[in-house]
Amino acid sequence: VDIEGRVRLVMESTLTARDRVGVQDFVLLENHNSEAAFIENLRRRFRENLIYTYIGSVLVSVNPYKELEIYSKPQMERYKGVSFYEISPHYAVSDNTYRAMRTTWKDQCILISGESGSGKTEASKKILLYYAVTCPTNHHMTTLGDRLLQSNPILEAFGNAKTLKNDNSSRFGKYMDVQFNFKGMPVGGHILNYLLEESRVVHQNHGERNFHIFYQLLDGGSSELLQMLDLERNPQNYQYLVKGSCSKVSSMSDKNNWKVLMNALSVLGFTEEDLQNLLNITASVLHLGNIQFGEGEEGETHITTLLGLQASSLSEALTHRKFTAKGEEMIIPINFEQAISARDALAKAVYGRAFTWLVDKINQSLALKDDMDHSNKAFPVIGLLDIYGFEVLQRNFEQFCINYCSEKLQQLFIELTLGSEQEEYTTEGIAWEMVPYFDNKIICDLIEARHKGIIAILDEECLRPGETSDASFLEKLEDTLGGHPHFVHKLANGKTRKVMSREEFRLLHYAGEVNYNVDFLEKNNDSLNRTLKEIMCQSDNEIISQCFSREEAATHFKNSLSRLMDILMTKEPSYVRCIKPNDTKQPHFDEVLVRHQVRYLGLMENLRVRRAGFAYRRSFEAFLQYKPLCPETWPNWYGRLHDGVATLVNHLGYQEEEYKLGSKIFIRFPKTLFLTEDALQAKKPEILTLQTSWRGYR
Ligand code: AD9
Ligand code: MG
Repeated sequence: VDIEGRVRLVMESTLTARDRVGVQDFVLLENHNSEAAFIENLRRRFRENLIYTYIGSVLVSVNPYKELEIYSKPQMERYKGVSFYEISPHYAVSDNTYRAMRTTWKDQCILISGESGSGKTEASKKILLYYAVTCPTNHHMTTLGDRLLQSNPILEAFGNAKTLKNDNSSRFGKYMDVQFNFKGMPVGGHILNYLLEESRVVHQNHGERNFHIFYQLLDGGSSELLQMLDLERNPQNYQYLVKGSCSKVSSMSDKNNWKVLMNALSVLGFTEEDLQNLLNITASVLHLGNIQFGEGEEGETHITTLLGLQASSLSEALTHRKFTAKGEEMIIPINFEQAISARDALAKAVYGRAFTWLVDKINQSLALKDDMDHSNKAFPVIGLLDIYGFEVLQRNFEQFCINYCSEKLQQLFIELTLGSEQEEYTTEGIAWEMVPYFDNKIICDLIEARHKGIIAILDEECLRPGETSDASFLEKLEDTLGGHPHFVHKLANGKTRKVMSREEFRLLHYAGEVNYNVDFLEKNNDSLNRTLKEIMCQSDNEIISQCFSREEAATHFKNSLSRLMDILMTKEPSYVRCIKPNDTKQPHFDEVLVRHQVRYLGLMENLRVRRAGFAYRRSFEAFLQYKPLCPETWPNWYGRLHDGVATLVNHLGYQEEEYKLGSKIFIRFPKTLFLTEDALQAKKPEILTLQTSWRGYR
């Protein structure tokens, strides 16, 4: 194998096309320090429908806002086992991760990030599709790929909604593990879900919708079904669907998506009873929204039936509050506003509970079947993270959680690609000039620090009996965080007073400024009253009879995010950084918007480190798997590992600038490693013969 020759060929073919289509790896950009050249390269490629570009092994993706012809099966087949620098990047990350999993047997993860509408969910679906289509299967497992894919329409129906930023915006975070057996077949899957935006169930901003499922059911459900659920077809009849004055999305067909959903539920093995329980809940939420307090109670009868409750218990629970005073249980009536908020809390809790149940159910269907293989514990996984993107649309508690999550993910990216990567050069004694970058850890700390972070302060306020209020929460924030460079409040200086109301504080996030309303207290507290909880626990509907208890929302979210970061840290990460090209959902490149994202995503810094750095590392042991390529190291190397690797790379003809030896081998260009890998693959038959004859001889 003439490695040098092949590298030259690849480089040259890239060069000739450069003027028209730009370079497919920013590392090859001539003027690599120039942000203008970076953006020009993105623009050229976008114009040519080449929406993917590498920064070394990080993939940058720009949402094309139109259907591209690049996702067909034959296209996918082209990627199988091909080194990723040889072919345009769109499936390369999927294939590369898969290959790394199969050669190292280590868990991998693909972290997809970017703001709302930048194409994260689409990217994650393309990756999953790639595995479902190209990985080997046997007849037991053919359906697993299908089930993995079909989990998406289900979760999207119940967890996605139209927002101003995105017609199909994910309103929950999703981390999915795909498990592979030693033949490289996908054999199991597991989903972790994060904070569903429950407030959307009862309220939508202007121009936004509730979760897709409601419209799909009303538009696509048969007349018999709607009759059974006591629903009318027109969404305008439901209070929970009219808040955003928007019931249709031009880019999607609710009717078709209903069919897709029904099919998906059957592929995943949902029973008739499951389906009925689920739809009963969906319908009951709509009915709950229409309850008129104080005007007779006939509206509640069908809710009671749909939720499988005892007659009359619900209406009493919605209009009274039970509490214990001096050891005695008392029941007092509540006022109109309190009743409305009890009703909304119930609708959110019921829907949120149904969503969690849905995820559990999907997980049961994707779970590795023990009877197929007993050694499943050691199976490696590829994890896919697709979480809600940074947003500035709302000011509420959930937006705060979404942006906190986005902040954490950026922190992980920064830490791994810019922080520890650079530190490692220094500790390994590799000459290195530090590339400066903005570290958003300061913002993460502002939110999550023990005792002094926003979440800690929030919890403390929630625990204080009696006199807590939104105002006292804000005061406490101001007292504790007043001087923080990323926290702005109305008293900070004259300028900010104008644009912020008295009930707000502002955070300067890595991706932009957001004002938050301080009415976090109620959201953070479990606002569902005790009586309602007790009633729900007695429901005949299996989905809701399971207990409703929950801990404080913010701490719960912080803990689950922290567990997620731990999961990700144990895996080899790859990154897809998604960019949204404009705010109008059109196939159009808005330079100002793109530049803003390139900046806050830290892409230029990423490129600087990549150009100067050694993106690929292998332990000496791992690298010595290439020993068949060198007569002095094959079949066995008996000296020091370091010397074996040195002999090997010498024989392979690695140039001095291509690699460094520290406590492991550092390799600058991915192609160096991949060509070596190819050479080993080409030699495989020969090695096998050699091995057999050698064993025979012994
Ligand atoms: V959010 O944070 O969930 O609000 P995402 O997930 O980043 O957001 P999404 O993947 O949903 O964005 O993409 C938004 C829309 O852009 C999609 O509904 C498609 O209409 C469009 N899109 C995104 N990626 C592609 C693509 N590769 N090809 C075609 C795309 N259209
Ligand atoms: Mg999404």
